[in-house]
Amino acid sequence: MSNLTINADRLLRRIDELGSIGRDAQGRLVRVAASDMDRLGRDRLVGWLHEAGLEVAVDRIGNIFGIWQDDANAGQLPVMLGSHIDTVIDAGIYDGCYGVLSALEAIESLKEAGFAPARPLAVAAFTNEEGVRYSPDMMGSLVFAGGIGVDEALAAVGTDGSVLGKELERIGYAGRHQPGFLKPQSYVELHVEQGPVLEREGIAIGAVENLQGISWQRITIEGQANHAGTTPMSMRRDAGVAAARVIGFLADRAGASPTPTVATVGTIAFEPNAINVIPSRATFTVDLRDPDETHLREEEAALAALLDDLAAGAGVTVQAESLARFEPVTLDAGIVSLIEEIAGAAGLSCRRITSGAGHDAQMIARIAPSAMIFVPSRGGISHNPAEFTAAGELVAGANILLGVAARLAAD
Ligand code: HGY
Ligand code: MN
Ligand code: MN
Ligand code: MN
Repeated sequence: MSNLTINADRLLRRIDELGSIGRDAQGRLVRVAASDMDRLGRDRLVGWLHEAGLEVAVDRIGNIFGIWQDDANAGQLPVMLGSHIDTVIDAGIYDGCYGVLSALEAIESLKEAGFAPARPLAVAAFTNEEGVRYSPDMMGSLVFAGGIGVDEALAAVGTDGSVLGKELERIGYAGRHQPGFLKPQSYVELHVEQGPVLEREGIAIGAVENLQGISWQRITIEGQANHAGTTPMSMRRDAGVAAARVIGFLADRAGASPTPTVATVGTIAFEPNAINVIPSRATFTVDLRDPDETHLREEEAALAALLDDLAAGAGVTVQAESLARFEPVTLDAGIVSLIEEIAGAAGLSCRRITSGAGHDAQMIARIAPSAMIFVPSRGGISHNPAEFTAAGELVAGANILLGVAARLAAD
């Protein structure tokens, strides 16, 4: 099987086609979890799974699986290859989708080549990996791994006030299988790096060793609306200024940190949101990450202390709500070494790497040996329509996924 390769044209064609599905009036890719746009992408993927002759299953949180098993290996734990096809707002076409379509391509090519795996192979597309509409992110894989109950997840209320379970029913993806119905023997996820390391070093393949911890919070600061012209600065209880102090604090602290801590305020809303009214309320989200749990806790504690000071000194009240909290995860050393071996045998440069982004592998690692393969991102750009990876790099990564899957499924 070592000389087996994927059907590059079919993979590249599908990446482009899926990338064209779920665009809004401005042409932005917006296949946000459980939306009508997400349904369009899901329907196209399910069509491809059927065309490949896979058994299609959907679980209660809407995770989609394509399973290749035969009488000889049915009942064995499957090798699972997966990622996600939901996107952020105004996304690129590779984040998640590349991994799911490469997983399908690897299985389809093995099937067409007459490979006889000792165990089933399954492709997984996990629900709501991005967490843009419903928190936490990596939700489908977290439920699948038993990290939160499926009913708790289905009750999640979105940023638009919708309820996830109702939305999954509405788009036809409230499946019947219980999460975890398909326990994997191992899990491998192929993904674009979404960062600058591989490109900067001219490395073709990243063997991901670990993923950093993630802390998501929603902060609500309440002050007092007042007249922008008549209210002396000394009498203001300005929620907007308090929010600005938090944003500046986080950027300065992470920027000066000796650890690779990163801090992001990606959403913010003022009320009543009028040019001549001092904001009475500021609501914003904080995304803190660090590969080291102790450091991540230190960042969270520093933010909490600042919020306490603000509440004491700026005449505002502050509320912080946790939206997601994942500790750093170390991936399976054996599969990481296998990725390096397969890449080396293919003559591809390979280095071990930490993932800055969260991924479904971070959740599945709770229930099965898991690993990830990265390919370079041009300019390190992602969560942006400029996200790009060259065709040769995409095909190389998918061939490594195929090689790793064939090895894992051989016994
Ligand atoms: O936020 C993340 O890292 C992932 O894209 N959900
Ligand atoms: Mn992703
Ligand atoms: Mn993403
Ligand atoms: Mn991710």
